[in-house]
Amino acid sequence: MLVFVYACQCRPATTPEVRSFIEPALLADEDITEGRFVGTLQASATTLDRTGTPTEFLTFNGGIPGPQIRVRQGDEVSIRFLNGLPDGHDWSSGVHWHGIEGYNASDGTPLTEVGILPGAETTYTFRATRPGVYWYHPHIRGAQAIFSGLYGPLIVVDPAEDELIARGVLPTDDRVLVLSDTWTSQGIVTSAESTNAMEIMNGTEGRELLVNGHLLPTLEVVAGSAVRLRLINSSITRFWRVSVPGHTLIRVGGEGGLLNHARVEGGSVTGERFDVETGASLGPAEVSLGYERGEVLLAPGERADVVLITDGVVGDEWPLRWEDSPRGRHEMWMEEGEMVMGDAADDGTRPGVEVARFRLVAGEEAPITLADGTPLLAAVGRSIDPVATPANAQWFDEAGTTLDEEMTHEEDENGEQVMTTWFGMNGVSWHPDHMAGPEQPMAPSAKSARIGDTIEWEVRNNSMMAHPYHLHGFSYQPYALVFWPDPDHATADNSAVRVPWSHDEFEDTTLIPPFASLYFRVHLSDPAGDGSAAGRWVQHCHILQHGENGMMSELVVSP
Ligand SMILES: [Cu+2]
Repeated sequence: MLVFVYACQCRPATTPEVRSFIEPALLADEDITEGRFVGTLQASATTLDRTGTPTEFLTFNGGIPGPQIRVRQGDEVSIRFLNGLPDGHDWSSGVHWHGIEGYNASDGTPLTEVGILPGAETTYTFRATRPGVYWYHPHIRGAQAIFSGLYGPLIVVDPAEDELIARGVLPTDDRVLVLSDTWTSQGIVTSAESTNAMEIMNGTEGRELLVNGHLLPTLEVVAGSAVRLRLINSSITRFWRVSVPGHTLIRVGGEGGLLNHARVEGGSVTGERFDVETGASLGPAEVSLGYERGEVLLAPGERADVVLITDGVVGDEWPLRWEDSPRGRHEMWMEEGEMVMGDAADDGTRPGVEVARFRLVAGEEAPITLADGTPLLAAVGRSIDPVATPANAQWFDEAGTTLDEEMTHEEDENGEQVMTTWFGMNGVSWHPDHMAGPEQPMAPSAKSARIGDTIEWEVRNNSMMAHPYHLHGFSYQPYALVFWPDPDHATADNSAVRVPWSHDEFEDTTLIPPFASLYFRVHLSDPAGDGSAAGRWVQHCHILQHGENGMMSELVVSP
């Protein structure tokens, strides 16, 4: 496969030298064979000036974000990883391909490999079986590695896109926007490995909000046209509620490729209230999603593929804004001599900020016809197949996975009050040992299954904080979200609200609100057909300090 084929498709017709300045450079394909992509990623410490002061970041191939790997569905991908990170700082590392399915040996986690030492290398191989927006990052000391700059986009192009572009349904102008944050001070990136209980609890949100590794970049778009934005939240904690005021972001795809029909999301959805004891319906109920209609909300690790239609004239400028959304940030205070914990006063109300700017420029107009409900896959005779649930479908009952956290205070040996925090999954706090590799003992909270199984799965958030759940190796189809009563503020009628999730989309990372359960179906397929999907796969919270402090478990898949 020749990479310039895709470079031609994704570049606009005019002034590419100006527009491409914030686009992550394409990773060179070192193999001209059709259907095969071979590339090299080298991690190293690199000094870049991205925030006004030259700062030592960690980078893939010298840039933030790392290069864009762009392949077509079905391509065989082989990436050589060279660990050029500084010796003597415990920077054994690796690369995890977030969302890529079925190739356990290349998953890059402490369950599939021993961390690659500085100066050493390894090669990851997989087939990109499902189109969609993916990304890559180390899974060892992931919070600090990503906060320091180690992440990059991986785009798997659906062959149907060519026809939808030719028909004027999807724009020709196709960009990747990697949304991240960091915190630099005096030439270094600050620590994301704090042992402070409150900081671990809330996670670290960087002070500098970066779009494709830059502060407030400008993106030029041809007036009278439209632009496609493949959005990736690579922040370790920050939720990105993205808006273009006065405009609507139309979602055309995401983690599992193109949708059957375009969707405008946000606002509120209608669910059904039911009695928790009896299951009896109590009538319809509206649930607010925490972001406005026409906006996009991405928790850490989540991606969306959206289109922005330009309706202005040359010279117009519009901001791309980050807005806050409530996620259960907490704080503690003293009240009558007692330590009290509750929702942070500013959770969801922190001031919004402009993070990038669109500027309309002259060029060849390419109007498109796209709106809420426009057929996408449905227009080319395809659809996302619902995961079939055979009679022998396995049910991970009693909440297949629970997300658990506690925060308490206790007296230390000096009689001082100290806060402590605890994160777990299925009641167990688990910290994989990245130098033990696949030989380490199985997580006590592990789930087991076999290749070919179909599983109905509930992931229940038992906490007062929203957590983005991520499953490695297999994409799942959510079918419902249930909002349970908050045990501390239970409703008088002990009722819950069930929201159906009916568009059959495949995901690998999903935001689960406080005291809510996500229900999904997953088929444990083996795309290579040789047992490559068997092995130990992690599942964890993608607020990385939560995952690394114990909100992690594993799914063990046997042949
Ligand atoms: Cu979490």
